[in-house]
Amino acid sequence: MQSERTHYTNQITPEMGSEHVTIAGWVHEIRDLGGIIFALIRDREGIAQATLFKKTTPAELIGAVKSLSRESVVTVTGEVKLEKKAPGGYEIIPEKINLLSKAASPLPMDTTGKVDADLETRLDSRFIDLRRPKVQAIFRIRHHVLQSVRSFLANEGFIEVTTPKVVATATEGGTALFPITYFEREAFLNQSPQLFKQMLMSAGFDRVFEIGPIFRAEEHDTRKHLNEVTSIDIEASFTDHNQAMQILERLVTHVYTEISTQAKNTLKELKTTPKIPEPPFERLKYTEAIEIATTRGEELVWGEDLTTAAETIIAEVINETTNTDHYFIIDWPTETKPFYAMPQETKPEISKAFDLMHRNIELSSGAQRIHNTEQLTERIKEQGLEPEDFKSYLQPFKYGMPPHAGWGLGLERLLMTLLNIENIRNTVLFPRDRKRLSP
Ligand code: AMO
Repeated sequence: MQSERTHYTNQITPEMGSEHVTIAGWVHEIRDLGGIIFALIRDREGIAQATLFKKTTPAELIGAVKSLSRESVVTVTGEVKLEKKAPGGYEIIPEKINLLSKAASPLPMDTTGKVDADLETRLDSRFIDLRRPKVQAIFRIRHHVLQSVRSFLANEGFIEVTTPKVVATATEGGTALFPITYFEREAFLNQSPQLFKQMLMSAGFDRVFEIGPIFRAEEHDTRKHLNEVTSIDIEASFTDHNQAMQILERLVTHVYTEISTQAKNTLKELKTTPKIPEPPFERLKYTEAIEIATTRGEELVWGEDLTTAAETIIAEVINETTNTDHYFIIDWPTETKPFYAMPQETKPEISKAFDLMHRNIELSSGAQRIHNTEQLTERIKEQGLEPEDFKSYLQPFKYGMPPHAGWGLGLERLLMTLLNIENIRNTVLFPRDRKRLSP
């Protein structure tokens, strides 16, 4: 059926005078006050009020409105009238209401925001949870973030690519892989486009980026872990780790600035004001990070990854001393980082790898990469992996591989820290976590 809609609810203005309009949406609420009935109709852009006066509205129309169940889909046609007290400063005096789809009652969940549901209940009925304006606002910002990342990277000369998600080998160490059946063979869901983006450097693409899913079979059940993540990945030739960090801090600042200026109303809806960071971000050495954590009681030794408790202490100290949320941790021990991270020439026990943090949440990690075949093969072996399994990855390194660097940035973590959202699951339409595979 062709929609008769003439306007979204936010396209109607009180100044339009007595124009006839048709809106289309969901019955948000019916308020029957006796002599007058308010039907609140919600579409993607907002809520409009249709007002029916019992004395003047045909009985048939009154009956139709009264029988509407909440969340049914309707079109409402009528005349626009100035009404200061109504949402948007106008009301519609309906002449025709078409019921397009009747919603069953009771609803699995409240959509008006009057009843608070816990996250699990909301995710179980995600289709209806997503109808709530506050929830939709998150996905509007997600859309803006993606747009602004794409335009920033394209402007910086990066080409968008798409690499396979069904793969034969691990990239981030062999433990966190989801095995799948690929005809008569075993395959895996990719943990990262890492190996492909590096191979594209040998192909001469020079600068690439990818925004796509990565899969992590991690058992974590925390506020910051998902098992399917959207990763923003870049790789750049003739570039070192310092230049890669500069691109990253400029990108994050660009996203914060764009969202703050272009999505003001949506941010208002979410009652949050992002704190725009200023490059260059603080660069904290791994040894300094450990020192901070140990002087405050966390037991950590050289060569260990930082615990969440340590990250929390470090974030507090950084925030106290510099008043910033974003900072890099640099100079990681080579043994804590994946095989492809390049060791420093003068101190090979330290790598050219970095993490970007927002307070105690790791947003991104990256590094300059090893581009020498022998050194890379050695590192694969040192990590207990089999060079034979990486044959097709290693080959390009033999035939002309430029020096290169890159990083991976988790979109959901970027979004949760940008919007000050406590649980990462809120930033995904249909999250995949340790327990959830549906919807
Ligand atoms: P790493 O494994 O650190 O690096 O992942 C990069 C970024 O992806 C996000 N991320 C996650 N977000 C939510 N839940 C998870 N389980 C999860 N795992 C990862 C984080 C993290 O910082 N190949 C390297 C990147 C590179 O060197 O280019 C990599 O994948 O925000």
